[in-house]
Amino acid sequence: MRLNAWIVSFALAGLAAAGPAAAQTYLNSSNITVTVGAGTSPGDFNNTFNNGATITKVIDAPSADAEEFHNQQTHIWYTADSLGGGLELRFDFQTEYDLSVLHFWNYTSEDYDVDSVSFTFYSGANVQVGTLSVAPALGSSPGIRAQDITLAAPLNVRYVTAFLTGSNRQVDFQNIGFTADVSAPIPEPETASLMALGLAGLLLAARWQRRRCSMASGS
Ligand SMILES: [Ca+2]
Ligand SMILES: [Ca+2]
Repeated sequence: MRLNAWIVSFALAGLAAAGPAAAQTYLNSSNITVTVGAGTSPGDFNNTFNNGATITKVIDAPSADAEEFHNQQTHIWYTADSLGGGLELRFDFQTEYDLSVLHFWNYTSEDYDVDSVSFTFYSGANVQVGTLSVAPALGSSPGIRAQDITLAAPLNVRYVTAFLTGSNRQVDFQNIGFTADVSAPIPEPETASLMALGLAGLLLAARWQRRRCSMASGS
């Protein structure tokens, strides 16, 4: 019984060791990519976009608590045409993450700020794993800091689509960011076999040690 308990705890420890140590990561231009999605409505980027070359301005905050000032180098301003609609962004996190906080740096006045964002989250296999709609607060002024929105999920997210709209067709903001943990991988078959092999070896060693002790005490 005691040995069984020991085996179980050893196996659990082995499983824990098989995954990487959890460490919170701030996702920005150093570890993820963003592009303008095909779902973007006809509209105008008002000279802040450079034909897409500068879209990384929306993921360039160095940390979740960074402060940005509103100028041509830091923000994106998009105006949907008279039919309405919005701006679609597509994020690729490069690997799967469990999301814990959404950070949004909005513009500072109602005339141009983002009024609604609809997120759709996908796994590494491109399977939808969640949606989220937020009405972000106005940005702080003059230095713009992020509004932090705590998320309990989704988990195992690699791709994200964000559709940003303004009630007056104006979409102006500084950054979108996420705080996340790398998702724990499901152990590969090889890893499981290696763990089983290690466990068998350890049991053999323990048995051999017991035999050696009993032989020593018997002599
Ligand atoms: Ca920015
Ligand atoms: Ca607005």
